[in-house]
Amino acid sequence: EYIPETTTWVDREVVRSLIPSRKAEYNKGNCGKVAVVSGSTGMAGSGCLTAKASLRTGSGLVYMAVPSKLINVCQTVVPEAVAVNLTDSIDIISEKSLNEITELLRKCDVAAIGPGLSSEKGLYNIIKRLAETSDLPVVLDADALNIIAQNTEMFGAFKNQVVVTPHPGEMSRLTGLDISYIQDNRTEVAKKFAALWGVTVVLKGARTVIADKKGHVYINSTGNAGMATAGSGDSLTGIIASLVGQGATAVYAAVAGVYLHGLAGDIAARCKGEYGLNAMDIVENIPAAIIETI
Ligand code: NPW
Ligand code: AMP
Ligand code: MG
Repeated sequence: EYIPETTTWVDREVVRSLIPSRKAEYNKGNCGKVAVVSGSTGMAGSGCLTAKASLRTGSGLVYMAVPSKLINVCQTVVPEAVAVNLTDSIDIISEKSLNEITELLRKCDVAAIGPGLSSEKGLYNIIKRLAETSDLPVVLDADALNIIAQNTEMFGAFKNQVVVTPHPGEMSRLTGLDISYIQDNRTEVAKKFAALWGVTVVLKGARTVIADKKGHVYINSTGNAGMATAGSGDSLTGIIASLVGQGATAVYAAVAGVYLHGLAGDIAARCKGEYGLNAMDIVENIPAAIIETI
């Protein structure tokens, strides 16, 4: 089938039809189970933002696979999420930890991997195992991308749809291109990467570009400079994963997720302004963004 290349401006009309419906008889088991694989010492917050964003987007169950030392803080910050031991030590990933992760993924509909994970060597094994043993769709962000940047063939190991959410710095690590070149050629860079690895690309920044592997490109209309703040991208990862878990395709979840994330930031800026806007303000305004969109 020949599908012509197109560019779509992502506005409310486009997005409202992409948000998965929520049927009256649903229970938490069929609203999407998300596994968030995240966190390392000093960066527990990123996984909390991702998990909370998934919950605010409508996921029925969210599991946080985090290093054992971080379980308590995650349970405190996100009491709705179920925490699972990812590893006792990132230097040695035991067979027991790998098996626990494999078991967890068997229960889930989607995995969000990477926020605050750090790029320690042992984590390579976790991502490799996830790719090889699971057939879940995945959203890969932050350190998952930094780890895969050292071995991009690993994209080929994933058995289901893959969404990658690099900011220009991460895209530079993935491609070897300069950040300035990426910024001057955002659409082309996203489109080529999507076609090369067969993934959905979300190239973040003002006017986020989404590219699918067939050559379609989407440009987002929402968002503001207040979103240039720590943890902002971690929340986007949770939104996209949640939509995939609720049944959206990778591309539509990316398009709708980026739009809702930007709109949540715009709503947050109405009272916090662009200067005072923090990442958790984006998360707390996802519900308002969904209400304004559907
Ligand atoms: P420059 O030079 O600053 O302009 P890194 P990170 C560039 C976790 N976090 N346009 C930037 O450029 C994350 O999840 C944890 C242009 C620089 O070169 C990760 O795991 C938090 N350039 C980890 O920290 C809160 C852009 O990229 C490089 C750009 C590291 O992630 C914070 C910086 O990127 C954080 O989310 C843009 N729009 N955006 C927590 N509370 O736990 C970025 N660059 O080195 O990948 O660092 O993004 O902070
Ligand atoms: P990260 O760098 O991973 O935390 O991701 C930053 C998030 O904030 C991405 O979703 C970006 O698209 C968004 N963002 C950053 N700067 C801006 C900006 N100037 N205008 C709109 N969105 C932005
Ligand atoms: Mg990030």
